[in-house]
Amino acid sequence: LKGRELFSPFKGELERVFKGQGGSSFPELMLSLTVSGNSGRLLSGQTVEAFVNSVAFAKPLSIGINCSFGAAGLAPYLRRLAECAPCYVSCHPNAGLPNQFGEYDDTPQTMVWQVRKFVEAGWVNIIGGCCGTTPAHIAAMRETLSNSPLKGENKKSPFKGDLEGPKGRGRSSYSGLEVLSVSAETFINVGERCNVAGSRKFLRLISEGQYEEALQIARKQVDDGAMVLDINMDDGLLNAPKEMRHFLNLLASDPEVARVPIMVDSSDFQVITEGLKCLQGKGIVNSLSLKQGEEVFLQQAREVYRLGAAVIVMCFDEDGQATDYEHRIRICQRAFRLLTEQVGFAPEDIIFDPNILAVGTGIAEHANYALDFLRATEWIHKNLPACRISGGVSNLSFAFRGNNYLREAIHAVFLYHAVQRGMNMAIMNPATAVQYADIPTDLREAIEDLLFNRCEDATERLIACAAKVQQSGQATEGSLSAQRADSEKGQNEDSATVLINALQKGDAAPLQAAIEDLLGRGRTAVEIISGPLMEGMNRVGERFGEGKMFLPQVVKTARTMKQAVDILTPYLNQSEDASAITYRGKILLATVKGDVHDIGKNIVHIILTCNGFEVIDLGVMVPAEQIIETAVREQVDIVCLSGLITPSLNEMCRVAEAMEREGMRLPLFVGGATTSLVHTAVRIAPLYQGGVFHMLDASQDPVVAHALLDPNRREETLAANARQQQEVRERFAGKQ
Ligand code: THG
Repeated sequence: LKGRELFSPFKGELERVFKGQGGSSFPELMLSLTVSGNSGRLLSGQTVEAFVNSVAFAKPLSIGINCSFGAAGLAPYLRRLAECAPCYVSCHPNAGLPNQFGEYDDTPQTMVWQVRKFVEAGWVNIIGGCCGTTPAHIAAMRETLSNSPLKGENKKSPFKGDLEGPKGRGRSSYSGLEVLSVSAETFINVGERCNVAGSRKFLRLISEGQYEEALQIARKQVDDGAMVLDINMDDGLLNAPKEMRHFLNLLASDPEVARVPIMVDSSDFQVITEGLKCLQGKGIVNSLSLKQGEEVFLQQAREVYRLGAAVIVMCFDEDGQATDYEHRIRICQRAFRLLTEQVGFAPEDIIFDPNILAVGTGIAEHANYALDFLRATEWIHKNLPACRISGGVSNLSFAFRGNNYLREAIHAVFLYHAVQRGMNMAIMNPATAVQYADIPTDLREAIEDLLFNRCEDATERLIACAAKVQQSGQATEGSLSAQRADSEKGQNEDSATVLINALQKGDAAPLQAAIEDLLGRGRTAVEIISGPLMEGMNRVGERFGEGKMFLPQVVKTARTMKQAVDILTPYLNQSEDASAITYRGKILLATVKGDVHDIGKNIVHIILTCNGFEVIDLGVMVPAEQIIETAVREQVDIVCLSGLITPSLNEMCRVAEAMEREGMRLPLFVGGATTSLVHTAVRIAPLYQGGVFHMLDASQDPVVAHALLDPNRREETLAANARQQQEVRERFAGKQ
């Protein structure tokens, strides 16, 4: 291992791996992930498969699972990992989840019994322990497993050099929160509408900073079936790197959208790298080209490879844009060699775009554009078979702007022929409704005459034909509005239910109408917030706890909550009981002394802020004195403690004691991985008379905080919590 000593019984084996691997541009990596709660995903929402897909380019030595919830629960995830990982698989479970008092229950014997099954199943090559395991646990594993197949006969082989595993050549995979893995025969449609250069509406929304509506455009494309989303911020008046970063980060927090892989579209390489750095999954660069020569091309390609993305190569070179067949294939061949031989790209990660250019422009030189694209497609398909072939389909019909039906018909006919020749990806409008088979024969033939340059007057004949379909195009409009009326039937649904559902889905669209409806029926703003909106937040909390929602979805619902409250704010100020709710309070957040974990705390921060609370976040490792001093000075309404590791439970007790000594009466929230209802009731609550609340997850905080800061509900909320804790204590004493 390059001179480093390796203390392992598998020393010889690992050295063989490294020798075999050779030539990697990355340092040796062992990667490990943690499965979060019941969702079966990483905390960020990514699936195990998507994680593997997005890191495989770095050719890690191993990918594994650590910590999580004890060895017993890991079996299904390890099996999935073993199936898709192109390298060794490791496993370092914790000794079970901490019990109510922060102690770990799994003994060395139970753990050996559990991990042994993983080894016997052939899923893992590397075994160890995480939180709660001790030298005794590791010794027991070593002793029992030293005669097991782990020693080298395991089925799982070291890195195979084939990023796609056994699935074979021609299969491409990309990822967002989930994997998109498709064979060469599967066509991928890439949504084109989030493009400031290709959509006036999107440009206006981004320019005006209306990101929520811009996000709706992304969401609609995914609803319409887009498998990948193209994002383009290239506009002279926009700060493109900044907009790209901002929008991609927004997309990442919308799980319905973040599910799909992203294509970062820019002609400015800096925008592309900015974009790639925001992607959790394996994205696609759109695009590189040889227009600035080989040196720049190689340099950029290496950077793209380092950032783990697939790449589109446009057919440009030092001589400009390739418009004829020979020029197109010359560029593809050259780029293919450079990317595979000098940079290390897998052919499956290369996408060629042989330039879809406008036809029917009336300019004679353009007559063969479509035909030559089709011929180049055929050539790439035959000669560079594992690469994909893509293009921006809407470019083709620029000459027919204003007649959407005709444009879509041209696209459908073009795709029909291109797919037969091997095109298997297209940047297009996913909502297109026109199908090849439904196009009237005379129109279809006129389009084919144009695409294949079969007769001189193809354009004139198509225009004549188009004049006829202009009318039927309007008929299509009619049926569209009929559809719209259909979807508005939901209006009859009770508006409170609409709000609850909107919050659960994190969908802001129906908020305005539903809120206006409820106000119109005499409900006050306060009633709407403490009624349906809180009900929605509560259901989100429940579903998160059950693993039916994962984190980004919860954050998204919090954003929707904020929008609902924003709509209601003007009404709050007028209503009589406004004081109960307009002041949504100041909350102090801190990870307690001795603990540096703050992912959970930061989520609480976001969710509280989105719900209109002012948050003072003291960060991590915060001593009790600082918490109390700040709480008094800033006159906060609630103190909220966070901690992940076991010693934090004792530290929370110390904070509670200190608050009692100071005679404080602010409610105290505690939350974090090792905290529990029982520990809170039995150990913390008796130390402090101001009310101690255990928060099961972040979605609970605004609900309880709200109830406590409403003078009409405060006493009842405190009493109910005290009653519940008394019951827990009695049950606990009985068990003891
Ligand atoms: N290859 C690659 N990337 C690309 C293209 C390509 N990215 C951009 C573009 N071409 C593909 N995207 C679009 C998006 C929209 C349109 C065309 C191509 C389009 N827009 C309507 C128009 O201009 O008439 C806009 C209508 C509106 O404002 O809503 O046609 O070829 N690799």
